Amino acid sequence: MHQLSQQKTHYRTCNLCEAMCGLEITYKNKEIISIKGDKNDVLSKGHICPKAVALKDLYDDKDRLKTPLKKTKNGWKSISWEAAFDEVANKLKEIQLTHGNNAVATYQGNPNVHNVGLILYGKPFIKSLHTKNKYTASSVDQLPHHIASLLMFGHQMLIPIPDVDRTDFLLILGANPVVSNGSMLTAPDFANRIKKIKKRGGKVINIDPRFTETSKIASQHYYIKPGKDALFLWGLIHVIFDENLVNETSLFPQLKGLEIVKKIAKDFSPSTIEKSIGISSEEIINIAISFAKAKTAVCYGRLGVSTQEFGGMCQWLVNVLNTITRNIDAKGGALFTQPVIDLVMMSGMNGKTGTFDRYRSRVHNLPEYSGEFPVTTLADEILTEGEHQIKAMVCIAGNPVLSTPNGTKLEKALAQLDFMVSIDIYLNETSKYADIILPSTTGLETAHYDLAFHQLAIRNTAKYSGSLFKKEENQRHDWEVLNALTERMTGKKNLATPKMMLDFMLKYSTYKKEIPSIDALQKHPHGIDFGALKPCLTQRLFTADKKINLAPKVFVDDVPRLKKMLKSSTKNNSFPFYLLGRRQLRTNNSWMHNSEILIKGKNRCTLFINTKDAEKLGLKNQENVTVTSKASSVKIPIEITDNIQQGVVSIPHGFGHHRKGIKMSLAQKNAGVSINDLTLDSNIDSLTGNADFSGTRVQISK
Ligand SMILES: Nc1nc2c(c(=O)[nH]1)N[C@H]1C(S)=C(S)[C@@H](COP(=O)(O)OP(=O)(O)OC[C@H]3O[C@@H](n4cnc5c(=O)[nH]c(N)nc54)[C@H](O)[C@@H]3O)O[C@H]1N2
Ligand SMILES: Nc1nc2c(c(=O)[nH]1)N[C@H]1C(S)=C(S)[C@@H](COP(=O)(O)OP(=O)(O)OC[C@H]3O[C@@H](n4cnc5c(=O)[nH]c(N)nc54)[C@H](O)[C@@H]3O)O[C@H]1N2
Ligand code: SF4
Ligand SMILES: [Mo]
Repeated sequence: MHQLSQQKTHYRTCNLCEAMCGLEITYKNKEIISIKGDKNDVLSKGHICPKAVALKDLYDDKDRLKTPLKKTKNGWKSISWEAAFDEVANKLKEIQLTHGNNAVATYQGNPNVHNVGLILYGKPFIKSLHTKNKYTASSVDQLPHHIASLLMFGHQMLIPIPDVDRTDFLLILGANPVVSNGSMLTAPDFANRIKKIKKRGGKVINIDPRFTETSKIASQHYYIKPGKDALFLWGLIHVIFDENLVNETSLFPQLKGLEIVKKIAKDFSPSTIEKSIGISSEEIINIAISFAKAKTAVCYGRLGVSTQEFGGMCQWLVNVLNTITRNIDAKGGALFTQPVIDLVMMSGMNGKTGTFDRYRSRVHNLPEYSGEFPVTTLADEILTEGEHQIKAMVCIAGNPVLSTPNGTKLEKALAQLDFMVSIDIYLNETSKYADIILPSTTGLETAHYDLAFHQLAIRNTAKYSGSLFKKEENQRHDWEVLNALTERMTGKKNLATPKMMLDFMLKYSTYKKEIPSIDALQKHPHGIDFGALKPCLTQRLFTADKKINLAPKVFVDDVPRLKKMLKSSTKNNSFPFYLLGRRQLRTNNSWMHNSEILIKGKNRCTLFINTKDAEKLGLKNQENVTVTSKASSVKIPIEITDNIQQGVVSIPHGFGHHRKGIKMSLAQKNAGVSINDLTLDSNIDSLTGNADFSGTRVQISK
């Protein structure tokens, strides 16, 4: 009893993935006793996944870095924060003075959107560098969403959110939310929300080259050939026009481009595309008709349809499909958010809606998107000599050696830089190339307001989490690290803390009465729920003519390329298999394999291969095979399964911790191989510049 009374409870939002689950953490002094789902959290209602439990391992991890490291001839040496900041700023300035501003590149990895400090202080720091060589994880993930939103709705962050909780028909393409818990769509306990659609008599259809955890609970699953979703979507749109299922008077009032779309769709009848995509024309017709006739319906296309050769076109067509079936800005269809801190409105009012293709990258002539270039070209921008060649790199919470295509090539490039700094909590596959590592606090040591994912959430909620544990005296938060560097680059001091900045933004909130300050919000440890999303697009459209542009020229001009693909053969005798990634409940991109809770048990870095393909090749389960692409080859044990299409194999991304010189003892023991040693930096969606992972071709040998 006495012992129990010393225990305390802390409530917070998990910021590891996009689901924003509420956590209930019991602890005593500096020891975590349990991490559970917070049943009273207004959004997640008790849901949790194994990664949140691993926050304890992350907090206790002996391998995690806490103070700056400098690379010397005799290995890594601890240095003071002040010395580290000075040296980084001096080096960056020196290189820019000699080689120009573009000689310094930045890469911002996934945690940048999960960490309020990185969001608020990252921008001014990067701005202070005045470089065009900016890269982020967006281009291996979600560029197509942003470009589609920018061109159709006028703002890169005006992302339509599928109303999963009220829809009658959910069509899922290239997403596995039962494992990933949703992306560009914050809806914790996604699996339960899918089950509820079926319970209320609705339908869930899943299109995926693999029979996934999501396929298992869907009403129906169809295999599609990798990279062919744009054709499939055109097929659906064709049928909907052909069957006269578009009732123009019922559509969103401000709409333009309908006729253009209708005309293009004529060329993509189900019978012309069925062979290419591997779904029969009857099935395409059935799906299209039932989607269009459902009381409400919504198509959700995510990572698997963004990271392909026609990723941009796919995200355009997902929006088109939802719009022509009068499911845009509609209950049960796709809706737009109006969050408490409304970044879309705040930036939009200042004219900052996003940009596309204002200028092009040096080596491969790839389009700029909102000031950044596609990361697939990063290695070549370092390796190719000439004016504006990258000579130094600032890597902020990113592990591109494991996460971006052709990781081994990027390694070669990073090794030849004059200077590199990593703001990272581990000495890992990427930060080992740095000259200085600046390790910040993370997880339970940080305070959190989810600026990014409140923007993408299925309900309008708000929650602020204070830090559970105070940082150690010698530690620095990410925002402090970035702020110190910005001050040195600009010579200007910024005294505002993240909380002060959030308080400032709340002043402009339509909810300022309900939430006058962060302190006021913090009095609600389970968050505040302002309800389901409501139609609001008329007030939020940022296109110049205040219309939805259903047929942006950029996308329309890309149709001939698609037609060319439709005509060309996909047969590849040297590399007969398509290689796809796969997410797992116990992975978080490339960096949580040093957690005992997540890495224990059987080896999960295996190659899925269809039973018939394995038979043909004479392979036995668990046998090691060599997988070879144009980039490289890896050795990996196989898992024979019926749950993957013939001709397709899959390796989870984020492994490959066998590399020398890293310090992640558990991860190193379960190293696995990196799928991105096989993927090609030359495989891209040439329209948006996004990486095309689904087009990776490999051969498999004993
Ligand atoms: N083949 C293939 N490749 C993929 C994908 C795929 O599906 N298939 N998925 C892609 C996607 S969607 C993404 S988002 C990218 C992700 O790839 P990256 O953007 O490279 O991000 P992560 O792998 O999440 O690595 C995060 C890094 O940040 C560090 N870190 C973690 N927390 C913190 C923190 O609080 N502060 C700081 N300073 N550092 C921190 C970690 O140690 C790690 O080095 O990978 C992409 N790569
Ligand atoms: N447990 C866990 N959760 C995560 C992450 C993690 O690493 N682990 N990462 C987080 C991040 S950064 C993101 S962006 C999200 C991503 O979340 P999701 O968008 O759900 O991405 P995945 O789980 O990779 O699922 C993509 C699906 O697309 C399929 N696919 C591949 N190619 C094609 C194709 O050509 N056509 C079609 N139709 N399907 C295809 C794949 O087989 C796979 O099932 O997950 C987040 N959540
Ligand atoms: S699903 Fe995502 S937000 Fe929820 S507990 Fe797991 S990692 Fe955290
Ligand atoms: Mo991602």
